[in-house]
Amino acid sequence: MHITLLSGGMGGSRFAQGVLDAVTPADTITVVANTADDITLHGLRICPDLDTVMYTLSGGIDPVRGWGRVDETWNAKAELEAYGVEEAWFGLGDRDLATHLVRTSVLRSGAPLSTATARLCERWRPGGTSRSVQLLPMTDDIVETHIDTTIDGEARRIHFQEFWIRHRAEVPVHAVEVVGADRATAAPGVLEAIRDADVVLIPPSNPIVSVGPIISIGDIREALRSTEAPVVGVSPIIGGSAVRGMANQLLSGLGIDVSASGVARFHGSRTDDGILDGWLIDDSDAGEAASIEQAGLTVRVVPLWMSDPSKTRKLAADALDLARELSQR
Ligand code: FO1
Repeated sequence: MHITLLSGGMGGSRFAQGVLDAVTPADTITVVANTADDITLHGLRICPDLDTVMYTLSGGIDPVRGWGRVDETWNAKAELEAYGVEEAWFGLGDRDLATHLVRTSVLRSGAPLSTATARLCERWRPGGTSRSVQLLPMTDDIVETHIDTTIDGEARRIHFQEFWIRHRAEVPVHAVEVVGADRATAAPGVLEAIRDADVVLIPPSNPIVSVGPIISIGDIREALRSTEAPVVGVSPIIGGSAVRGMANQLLSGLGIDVSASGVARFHGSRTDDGILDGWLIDDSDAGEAASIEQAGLTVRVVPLWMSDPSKTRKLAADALDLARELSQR
């Protein structure tokens, strides 16, 4: 079976690990990662979601933070602060820094982000040596999520990372724009991974800043709407609230209902002009199942908390079961 996941950072990576644990070595997995979180700082191109997937699927991730490297040190960051460098708000770990240096040197040589990503994966081998996971950026074009907000009474447009890290998502969200998405095209291998998949999975990633940018790229959205594979998503909202991160602020800022059904409608059914066939919701949101079914989606009510690897593997298996059922219809 070939499984393709469209993933953001932490939630998507953890879910992808669950899929890896739930399938056989004969199955192949492609993770298409969001690159709209990417940012250029200190002259380096930094790709948080690509790196979080890569580190998570290869044991390099810091399991507590959910991003960056395990056994990390922060000497470079402290030195930047000592120099009064403004961008020191962005946490650059010493080990993580090497990833951005290698990626940036590949990009500076004129090669695209997909080549730089392959170069980094030669070392990390996400999925391990037995089960190769193909990690692809959603696009090789520059796409960035910017947030319209108000800071100290002044209207501002800031990068998503500044919104999330420097302002801890505590400033208002007036609008979110994925700059460049209208001109961007899928990176090599992405459309094939969606068209030729047996299953396409949308992990419990942030619908606005993680999944949203991926499906805002025209040819990717088209491939999702036309693939023979069932498209099954997992609600990132449990019990009416996001599990972690800033989905609550972003969804409510955009007037989208912070609920399993609100996100299901945001993505939409493929019987309409959306991208989903199936949607997994948590037991605590079971009351919303009927209304989500009315929106044209097949719903499964299962435990969504990925509180340990065995629960995550079970969730992945539940998603694959629904996909299998849908493909037999
Ligand atoms: N998140 C934080 O909350 N604070 C940071 O300083 C920070 C630095 C950072 C560096 C590299 C990286 O790959 C991720 C980093 N993140 C940090 C997480 C990042 O903001 C999020 O993983 C995504 O952008 C949202 O999914």
